[in-house]
Amino acid sequence: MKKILVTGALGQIGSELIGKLRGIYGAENVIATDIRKVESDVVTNGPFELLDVMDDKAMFSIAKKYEVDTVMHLAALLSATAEAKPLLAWNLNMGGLVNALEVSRELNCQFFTPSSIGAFGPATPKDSTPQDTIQRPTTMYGVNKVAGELLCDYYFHKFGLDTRGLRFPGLISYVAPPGGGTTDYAVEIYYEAIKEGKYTSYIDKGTYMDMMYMPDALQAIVSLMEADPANLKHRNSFNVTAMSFEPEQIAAEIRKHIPSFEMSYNVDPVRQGIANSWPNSIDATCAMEEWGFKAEYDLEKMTKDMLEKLKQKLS
Ligand code: VAH
Repeated sequence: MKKILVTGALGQIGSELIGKLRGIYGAENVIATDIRKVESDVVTNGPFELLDVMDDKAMFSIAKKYEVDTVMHLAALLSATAEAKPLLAWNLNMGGLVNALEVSRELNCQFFTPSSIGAFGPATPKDSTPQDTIQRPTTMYGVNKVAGELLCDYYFHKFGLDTRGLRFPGLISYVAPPGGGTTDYAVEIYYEAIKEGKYTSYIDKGTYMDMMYMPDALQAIVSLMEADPANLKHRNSFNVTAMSFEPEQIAAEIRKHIPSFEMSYNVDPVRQGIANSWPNSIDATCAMEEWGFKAEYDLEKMTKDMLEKLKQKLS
């Protein structure tokens, strides 16, 4: 039976991944950790421990206490925050990752951590970006993600650690909003559409980015971690995506439900600069071929579900 330690469990991915994992593997077998403790199902529906991922001894102690065999390391600063605080981002994103890899190596745990389309840069082919291609990101977040991918591959080749990862696109969810990301506009727009009937986007019209609804992201993590390792030609990290759109397209989809919805623009040069350095669309063929990746939600299906769920949440 899997026994899973998750870091950053109260973040955008963790807030929903914990519930999914507890539903599959049993609540007592999924140990949620985060640097803070808030009133949440993550904290009340199974084991929860306060953990600063920069404290390697504390991480080892928790992993040993629960005798985990799997580590899912989610704790990290996202792209916009990392660009504002680059040295903090380097220390936390890389220091936390090394600690999680070392704990996994010492206890021989299977290991997962997310990468991102942020691992690509301006020199990368922008359309249908291949799995294997040039990666020269121009953001600290991208530097962290490329270094993280290489480090996870190193732990696989050097120590035989079963490391696996996914290059996530922008993730859209209604449970826990993202914090400090470049793609956050695609989450905020749904909240504002319901609350105000309008949204001012900090990302300019015509800016295409890959996106994915959270249920598809969570299933991709579980499918990858359950995949037969004999079929994996890649490990860190697989391109995965569900859709690519620009702000006018998500606005048009929202108008199918809220006809009066108004979209305006006040472009943030920093986050626009980050978005401009990322691909327009990535190719997920390797994930499909090596472990059966398949996204269920497109923009139409996601928008319908997001608006329904947020109307309940905000009412
Ligand atoms: C960010 N949501 O915007 C994250 C993600 C591809 C984007 O890595 O930083």
